[in-house]
Amino acid sequence: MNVCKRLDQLLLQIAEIGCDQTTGGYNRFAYTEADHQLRVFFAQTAEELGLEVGVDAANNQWAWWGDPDREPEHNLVLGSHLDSVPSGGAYDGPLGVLSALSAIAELIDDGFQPRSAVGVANFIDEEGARFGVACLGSRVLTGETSYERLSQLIDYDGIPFVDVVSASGVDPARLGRDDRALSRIGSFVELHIEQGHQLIDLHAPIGLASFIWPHGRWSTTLSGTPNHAGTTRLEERDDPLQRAAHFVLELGELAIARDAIATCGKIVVEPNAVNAIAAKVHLWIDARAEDPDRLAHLETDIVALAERLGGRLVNDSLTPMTVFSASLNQRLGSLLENPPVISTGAGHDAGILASHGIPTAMLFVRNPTGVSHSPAENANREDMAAGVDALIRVIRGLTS
Ligand code: HGY
Ligand code: MN
Ligand code: MN
Repeated sequence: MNVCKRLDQLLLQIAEIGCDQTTGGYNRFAYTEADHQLRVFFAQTAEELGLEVGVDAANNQWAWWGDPDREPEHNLVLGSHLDSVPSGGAYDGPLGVLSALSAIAELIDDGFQPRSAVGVANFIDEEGARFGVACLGSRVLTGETSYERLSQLIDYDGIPFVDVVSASGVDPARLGRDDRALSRIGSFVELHIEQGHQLIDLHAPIGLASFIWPHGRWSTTLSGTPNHAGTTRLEERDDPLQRAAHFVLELGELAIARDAIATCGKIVVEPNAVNAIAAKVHLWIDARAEDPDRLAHLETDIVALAERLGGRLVNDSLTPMTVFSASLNQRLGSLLENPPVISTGAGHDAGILASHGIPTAMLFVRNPTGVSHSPAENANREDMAAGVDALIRVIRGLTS
């Protein structure tokens, strides 16, 4: 079957899962009904191809073509994630998983037999939209996030992570580093929609990743004095939402001054009433920079800003700068006729695996809007076909 037709069909099969029909955005958060449906879809699709499906001790899903324990150091793993940010696009995550399944299906049809096993991973909770920690599946798999930390996490409704996991039928106490699953990843290649303009500017359908910018997430709470909106004089108010407004504006200025990026994309106001001065404002901050020093300086600036406005900055997660495998990139470069190599400010499970010593690379597919984490994220059919074709060449090149 034509590679793009197969990928189109798979994208169509999940098109309605977690889709908000009004905005066209996706809400696919870990351990929700949408996530469950996507996991069932992943397992069924892989089983129909004859792959062996399982889960690791972090609750990531795996599908294997061939025996992963025969020569594990030579195994090639592809894949990405199926969850989304709130009102996310259709491609961030799913494109990597579905392109991998499409490439394998095509090779099976061609009668290709890999000499080493090929795996497809569906990492759980890459976006961290529910519990606030990005790449939670790969962080638990590698032991970077401990059970102790997991047991402190709460979701957007205040429900503890461990209760959410138990309700899904999984014993949270069994979650943790999985050495066997890790030992099966000889090398990992994650295909992903590009989340920017670089490939548009370079007129290239696909690219390879050089490194991921260091980045992190922080939060702070500003408290004030709740009171009546009609009877409290403006000069007598202690309004934390006014301070939050200063925080958001000054955050941007601090980031510009450090030649970095910072975003306050999530605010929760209590009690959130139109005619009451707020009691508390919770703010979440995402900051990134091209090098660790710049990010460290920016963090110091944000700590001081939060303190000046009456808050205390708490770090929720930190991801160091991740450089992808030079030797794997060299092999991929020659297999794929040297596509451009670009850096990225976005985080990925590939980055977590790379920082734990696994030879890892990433392939980006051009995004004609350059927009991501939004329903406007896009990919055209020719570029998606180029992505699947690249994975086919990578599987052939690395497993025969
Ligand atoms: O937020 C990120 O960088 C990624 O897209 N998970
Ligand atoms: Mn994302
Ligand atoms: Mn992603």
